[in-house]
Amino acid sequence: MKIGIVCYPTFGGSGVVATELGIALAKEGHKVHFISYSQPVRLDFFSENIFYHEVIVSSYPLFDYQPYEILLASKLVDVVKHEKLDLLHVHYAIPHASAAYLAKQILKSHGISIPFITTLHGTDITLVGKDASFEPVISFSINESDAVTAVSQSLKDDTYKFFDIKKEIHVIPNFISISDFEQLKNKEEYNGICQKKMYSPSGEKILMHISNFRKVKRLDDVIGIFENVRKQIPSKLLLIGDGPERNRIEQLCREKNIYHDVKFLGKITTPEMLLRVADLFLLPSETESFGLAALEAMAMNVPVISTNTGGLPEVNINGVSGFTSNVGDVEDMSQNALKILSDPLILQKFRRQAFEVAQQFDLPKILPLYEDLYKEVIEKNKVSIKV
Ligand code: GMT
Repeated sequence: MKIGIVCYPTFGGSGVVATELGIALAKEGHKVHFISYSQPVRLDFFSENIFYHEVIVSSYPLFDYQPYEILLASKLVDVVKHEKLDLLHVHYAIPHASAAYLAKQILKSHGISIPFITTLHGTDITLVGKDASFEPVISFSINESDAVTAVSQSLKDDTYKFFDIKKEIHVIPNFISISDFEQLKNKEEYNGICQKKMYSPSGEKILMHISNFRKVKRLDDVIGIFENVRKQIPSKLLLIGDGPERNRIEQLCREKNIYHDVKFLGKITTPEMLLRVADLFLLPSETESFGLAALEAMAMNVPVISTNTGGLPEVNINGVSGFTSNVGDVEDMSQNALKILSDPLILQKFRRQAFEVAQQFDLPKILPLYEDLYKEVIEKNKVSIKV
């Protein structure tokens, strides 16, 4: 199949999932065309089946805001037409689904029929989408999609709750490649640059958090849990990522006089590499449609302490791969962290169980769900052309 994938090229979960999906499809022999305003961060290699088309956003004095959606729609028209794509798969409802709809209508006027699938990732529905000013466009473009997927049952339920959706939503969860993670665990070249003793010279336990440091990630709770744990068990906290909360949280750590035990490592393209040294992963988010970072931790045998919000309980199974608590219940999350960390045998058990749960999200199990949906949508499109 010839597939066009539209995504945000950034470190965010939706961009990572879209890129990894495209790479996996290319390995299966499909021709994959990425369309975005900058090269997706994980697309830093060459493959004969992968193509990248950049949407050039030039500044023009007339516009205070550049019309990205229109530039994207025009690029989609061009790529579909000249690369003879069978399907567009857009990740994130706004503005990708509405741009795909516009491109579809334009192509129709050129006698070309192209179906598009929209995958909802969460923030497009639970945060941005809740802003009433987006509602008409989001509802419309979801309803006009040829198929819609959501990354968790919880996100599917939320989408029906917040929007007037007539379309069936298929749940296709996010995935990781267990075989890639297994390789990472033993990768020789990382042994020099990423060793446990670099971060815990006296064998302290390592707690880790990876995110885009937005309010929704509740970094204060990460610090709260860490403070409680380190009172009982010598430990260090590694914070990976960057975003609006970083300065405030750095300041907080200085005020609490724990800065020497907390390391801010910034944005890292392959954070999985660092998960090798972690004993526990913290994700106390306000909302999370899935929690890809938690799944990546689990695939590296790292148990997870998280909230029970959104799609998190579908990924982090309470009492198995880690524990889940109510949003803001720092006390409970701290107790759960201590339960896992205070006994080496219990930690070992949770490490094994976290990996077992992660295996349910292995790429070979999830990829066919997308491929089957693609085939179904392309087939329906062919039938509708004949009619
Ligand atoms: O907030 C983030 O982590 C980034 C955000 C995004 O829009 O890329 O992630 C969302 O999509 C990820 C991939 O499907 C999910 O794993 C995250 O749970 C989801 N974030 C939220 O729902 C807050």
